[in-house]
Amino acid sequence: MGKEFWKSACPHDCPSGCSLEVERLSSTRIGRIRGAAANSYTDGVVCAKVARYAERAHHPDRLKQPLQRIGEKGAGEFRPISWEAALDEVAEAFVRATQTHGSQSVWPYHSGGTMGVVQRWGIDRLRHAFGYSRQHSTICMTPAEAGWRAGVGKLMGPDPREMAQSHLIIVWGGNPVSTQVNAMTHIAKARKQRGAKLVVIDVYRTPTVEAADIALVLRPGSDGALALAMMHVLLKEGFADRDYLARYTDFGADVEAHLADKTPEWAAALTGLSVEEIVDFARLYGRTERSFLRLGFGFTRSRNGSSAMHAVSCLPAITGAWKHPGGGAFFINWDIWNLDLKLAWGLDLLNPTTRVLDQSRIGPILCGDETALAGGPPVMAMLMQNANSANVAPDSAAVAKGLGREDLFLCVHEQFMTATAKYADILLPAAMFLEYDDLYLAYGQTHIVVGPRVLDRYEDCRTNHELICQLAKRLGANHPSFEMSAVDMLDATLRASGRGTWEEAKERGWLDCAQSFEKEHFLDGYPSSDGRFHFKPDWAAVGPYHTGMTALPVHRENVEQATDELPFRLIVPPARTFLNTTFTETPSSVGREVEPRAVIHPDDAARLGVVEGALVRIGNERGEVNLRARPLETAKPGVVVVEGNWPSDAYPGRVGVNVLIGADPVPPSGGAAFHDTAIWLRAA
Ligand SMILES: Nc1nc2c(c(=O)[nH]1)N[C@H]1C(S)=C(S)[C@@H](COP(=O)(O)OP(=O)(O)OC[C@H]3O[C@@H](n4cnc5c(=O)[nH]c(N)nc54)[C@H](O)[C@@H]3O)O[C@H]1N2
Ligand SMILES: Nc1nc2c(c(=O)[nH]1)N[C@H]1C(S)=C(S)[C@@H](COP(=O)(O)OP(=O)(O)OC[C@H]3O[C@@H](n4cnc5c(=O)[nH]c(N)nc54)[C@H](O)[C@@H]3O)O[C@H]1N2
Ligand SMILES: [Mo]
Repeated sequence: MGKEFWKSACPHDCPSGCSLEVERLSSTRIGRIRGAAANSYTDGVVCAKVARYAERAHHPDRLKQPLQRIGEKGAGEFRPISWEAALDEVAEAFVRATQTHGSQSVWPYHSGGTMGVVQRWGIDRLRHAFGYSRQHSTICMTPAEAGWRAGVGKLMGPDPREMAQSHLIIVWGGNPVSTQVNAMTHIAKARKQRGAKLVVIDVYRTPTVEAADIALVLRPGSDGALALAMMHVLLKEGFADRDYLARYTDFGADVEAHLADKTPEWAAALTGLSVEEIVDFARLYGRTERSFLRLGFGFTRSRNGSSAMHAVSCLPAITGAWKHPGGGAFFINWDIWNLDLKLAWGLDLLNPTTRVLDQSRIGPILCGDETALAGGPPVMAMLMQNANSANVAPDSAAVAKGLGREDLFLCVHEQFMTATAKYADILLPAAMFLEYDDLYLAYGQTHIVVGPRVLDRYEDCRTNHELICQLAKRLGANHPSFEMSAVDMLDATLRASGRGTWEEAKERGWLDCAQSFEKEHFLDGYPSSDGRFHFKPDWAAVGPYHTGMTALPVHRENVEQATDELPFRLIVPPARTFLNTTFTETPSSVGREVEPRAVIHPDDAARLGVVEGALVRIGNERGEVNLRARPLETAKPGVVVVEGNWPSDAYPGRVGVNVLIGADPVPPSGGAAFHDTAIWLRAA
């Protein structure tokens, strides 16, 4: 058969949201995957791990059939069971939990394994139909989102393709070379065509830092201080656009007075940068009209992360950079899609009084923490789709203890035998994106990307949508959505949203939801309560944990400070060839990442007598992890970097790094402070 490329879309939780072309070798096999050249954001580029998806789709370890646990929870011993019998088990467990502890003791749980509109969030229809506990989906963007909403109002902003028109691009607390390579395509255009400068702000020398013209490597959790000192310089040296501030923002003498003592000297002491670095960068920013801040998630994964995001988002409001093409700031788009999701997400079935449980606090929740349970019943039964919580959630000792509870019924729907799957009572084989139809919201850009089915279903796998419908029917639901195919649902969703039909969307491959220049640049006002950018946010309106937050741009010190006992700060950023825990099973990704490593500065290593490859222990009051050390200049003194969401089994002590991370909610709206951990490090 000749080379035949089929249109598809990357389903993974990544801002790039690529439009794909998949080489289809037969109805059950793919070859290479490439990025769609005709999609103006994807621009023919796709990351290496997705290009090699055949490795994952045709992996010999894919789950093939439903399984029932026979060994201890977590041991991973199962026997085959039929789909019918498995569905009966799950339905019975949900009914039992409902009878003994009430419907809110059932907690359907999802994360971002697939980001399909139907295949990820369809589980909410089941939840709402039966009054099961709801989920506050905080594990990824909540700290950043809260900080952005506080100032701007909505998750939207200038079209990231406009970076090609910028003169100065600042990648702040993100590592796109590793985590969204497509952003680099558009940055490269500006550098090539306009000689644009790239500034990268991070806490270690990432590949993106290495690609920068100017690198600012600061102390973890100190970004708010840098932003405040920049505002101080901009105001003092005449770079502020006073007309813009008066017309578009709530800026006032009180804000200016507050910034008066946030000097570069003050920020230098907090960030570890030099006064000169701070002043030079502020001046470069101040004199460049077309300055584009591309904000990552990384600098917000701290207890002060929402405050930091807010402080950074104030910068283009001071200079008025938002007005210019290629100017302003962009975090993500989440409020531009205008999709009517009532049917697909069962919003007509939602009871707003049903309790909401925080996804990031799954450990405390399953261990019976009363605050985490929001005063309601214990969780007695769960269905998990698209989630590998045993590896990815904070406080993983609590997660393991909770998932291991003998009185908890757990159904996991998975593609592989993950750490989480091993705890399942019933483990069901899940289809992969190539085997189902869906739409994906490419939140790091402006497209809704269409992903039609390319392959037949593998073995006895079922899609998330099919499982939800079959389970709902067994439980007695009669909502029309449970009778619909995924395509029917997608077609109905597009029609209800005034966006044509599924067939039309499939033909085109994507829907561009970019708005007008005026709207994206807030020229007609900000999408906030009063149409202005808020230097003085109403934090109480953003989230419940707002105590101690001030209605000003601030740098907060509420992070885990290094101490004599815990002298290092730990950072746990993504690995380039994994996507969270996805791809930790593919040989080429594991071959490249090799094993979990603690990257430390050579001076720290020398002081502790640690050499390359030596086994070390890192720990704090939450636990202890064994891994090999890697002394490298890329780390800052006092900072330990562990890249990648490795399965716990990949660590010599079989305990993964998330055991060290706290599950306390990030103010004001929750989420996990993955990069905000104080630890000790010792030679093993
Ligand atoms: N140490 C550390 N921890 C982190 C982070 C970090 O940077 N460092 N990052 C955090 C962030 S930002 C996030 S978003 C979370 C991500 O955490 P998760 O959302 O759990 O991410 P994944 O591990 O990629 O995906 C979960 C599982 O979904 C499965 N899956 C994929 N497609 C489907 C499907 O169609 N159906 C079903 N049923 N299953 C499917 C995959 O096989 C995978 O095992 O991790 C967080 N945890
Ligand atoms: N290859 C790959 N791509 C991915 C993922 C993956 O696991 N692997 N995960 C996907 C997901 S779910 C997400 S949410 C995105 C995340 O993508 P990013 O926006 O890149 O966010 P993070 O990975 O959290 O962190 C990025 C950078 O922030 C830095 N950082 C940590 N703390 C601080 C700080 O206090 N200040 C500053 N300035 N920088 C800090 C880290 O060192 C890291 O280099 O990537 C997605 N893409
Ligand atoms: Mo994420």
